[in-house]
Amino acid sequence: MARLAHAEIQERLAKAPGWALAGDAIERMFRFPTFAAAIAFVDKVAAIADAADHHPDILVRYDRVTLTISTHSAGGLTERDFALAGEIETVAP
Ligand code: H2B
Repeated sequence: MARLAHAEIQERLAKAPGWALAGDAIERMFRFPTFAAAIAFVDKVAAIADAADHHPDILVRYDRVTLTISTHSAGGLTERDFALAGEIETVAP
């Protein structure tokens, strides 16, 4: 899949509140009341990622989960990354 041009990335970011550009990826941090709630969210993200066959990098720090998404095979951002971010929003706190 083709990498998005800078202008296309900005357009999509404008429609993805909370997500920010982080190098060649997009990133968002989510906060939870407990560690268990954070892990339950990660579990939902894992199911979404496997269904889409597109996987975020996941960092868990106690009550915070940071997701970083890029298309590894393309070496940057593609449409699939924003589609995945959109799906994750449906299970976000
Ligand atoms: N996830 C992400 N973020 N980028 C990829 O290039 C990627 C992936 N490739 N998940 C997939 C799996 C690929 O390895 C399988 C074989 O489809």
